Amino acid sequence: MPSKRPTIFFLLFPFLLSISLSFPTPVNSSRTLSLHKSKLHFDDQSLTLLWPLPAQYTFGNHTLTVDPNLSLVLSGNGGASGIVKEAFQRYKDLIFKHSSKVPSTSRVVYDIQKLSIIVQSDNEELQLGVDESYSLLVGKNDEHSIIGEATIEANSVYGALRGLETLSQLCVFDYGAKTVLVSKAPWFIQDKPRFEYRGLSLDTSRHYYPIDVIKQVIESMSYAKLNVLHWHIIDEESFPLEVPRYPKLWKGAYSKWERYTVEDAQEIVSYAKMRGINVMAEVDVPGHAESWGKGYPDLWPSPSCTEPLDISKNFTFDVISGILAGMREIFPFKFFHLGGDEVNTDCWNSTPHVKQWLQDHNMTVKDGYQYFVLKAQEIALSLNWTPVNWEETFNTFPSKLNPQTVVHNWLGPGVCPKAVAKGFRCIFSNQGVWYLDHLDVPWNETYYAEPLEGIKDASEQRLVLGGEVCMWSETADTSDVQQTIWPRAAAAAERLWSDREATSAPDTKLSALNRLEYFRCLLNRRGVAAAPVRNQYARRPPI
Ligand code: CP6
Repeated sequence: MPSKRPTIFFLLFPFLLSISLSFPTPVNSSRTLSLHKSKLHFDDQSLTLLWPLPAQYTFGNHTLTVDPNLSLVLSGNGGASGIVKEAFQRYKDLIFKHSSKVPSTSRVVYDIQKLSIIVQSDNEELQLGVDESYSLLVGKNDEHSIIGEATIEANSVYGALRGLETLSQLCVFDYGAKTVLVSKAPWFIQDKPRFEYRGLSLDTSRHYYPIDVIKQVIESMSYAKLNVLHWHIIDEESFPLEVPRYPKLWKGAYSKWERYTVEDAQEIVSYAKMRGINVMAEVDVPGHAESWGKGYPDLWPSPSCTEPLDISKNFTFDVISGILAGMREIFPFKFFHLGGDEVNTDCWNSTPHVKQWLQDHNMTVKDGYQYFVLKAQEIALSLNWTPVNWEETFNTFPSKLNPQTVVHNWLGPGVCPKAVAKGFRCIFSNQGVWYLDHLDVPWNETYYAEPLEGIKDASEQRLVLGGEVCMWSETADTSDVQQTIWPRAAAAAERLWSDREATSAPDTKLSALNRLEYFRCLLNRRGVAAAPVRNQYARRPPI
């Protein structure tokens, strides 16, 4: 099919131009004046590389221009959505960063002047499993030509957000034409995620991140269609969060300024919601909790045994209840992470009053570990939270965990097949491939990791909610967190969003490597300090 040149009109005569400038006329009506079709030369060979790859897409060979004053026509029951309107404005700013540079001496009729977004539902509640599907149409074949139309249809506002991201990846600023172009139109995309849980965890205990930095991480997550920020707020090194019921807890912060108020945390949650991202908080008990004792030393079994938390005192569980009750008012997400990993109970046995308590209750230290985890689960459940626990809890007492528990894998690849066989839901985070602080893991090992590996039965596969890449912060801080997260978090994001089979076309320009290198450059263009996919001289995607 011969490619039709885009419909761009210029006013040729200066005197007409000055008339049209002094009487601001809608661009369309200036057609009645003397107009010439331009002969702009677009590179029709240009590739359009999407990340993550949509479930289904077709494209053509036309190039369409996009109006920098693109207007939004939002309709459906979700037609009043502030979430969609704000997202449209954000994406407009991203897409048209350079478009003010279109020379004012030209008057242009753009092919795409408005974006129609139709959102079926006005329900803006964000939870796991919310409908993120969308269809996106850019350009429509008419009998003899192509119509410059752009439409996103979605059941929920969150589907519309995903569609806007995809649209923004189709829109490329052409420095020759000084115009935003969509190549390979018409596009017809129908898309939905493979997994409902597509997470990134951020550890703000080993190093503190200012809320603006957390927001930047959230914003960049939305570019890769990730949808859960697992906020590992507190750990042994520091306790940065304000807890109104126990105001001395954040004495465990590194300093007076390396803290999050309740309002800061609420701001993070609402910033994330505007981008379709849930925030799952974690309180990692009974290990990884030493910092709690800075404010309340009674939580330590003894000054020489500062974790796990003192199992023998009611006060310990009162504090956990108080922390969780406070957090319930901040975090509306249905899931809450209770940690439970790396619990070394040796010093319980060497602390006389704890040893005595265990004996009185006829418990070994291992029983004590189970007792503690289950008690924490009860507290979370009573607050209407579904508990998530690191896999050691399942590995140690699989039949005792509440059946609602989501098992969070990290120790190698093996636990999800076992957990789903027992009816538990599971999140995949194999440390060998999805721990981002492991800088030696190459992009392809992250990319080809498969959450459903070793799970054949379809009903068991459905219990794998998805996966999460983990950004532990012992060796990262504000200066390098984004370059440690990206681009490998994006590799995992495509694994979690796109179809299992259709994501790679090796040795072609549409290969995963090429597209990831391109996406990494897109992140850079949007101001995200994503590292090169491969640390070599040629960091450029070969396009
Ligand atoms: N902190 C917490 C950590 C880790 C875990 N939990 C961790 C363990 C081993 C590696 C990386 C991180 N730093 N609370 C394990 C879930 Cl290699």
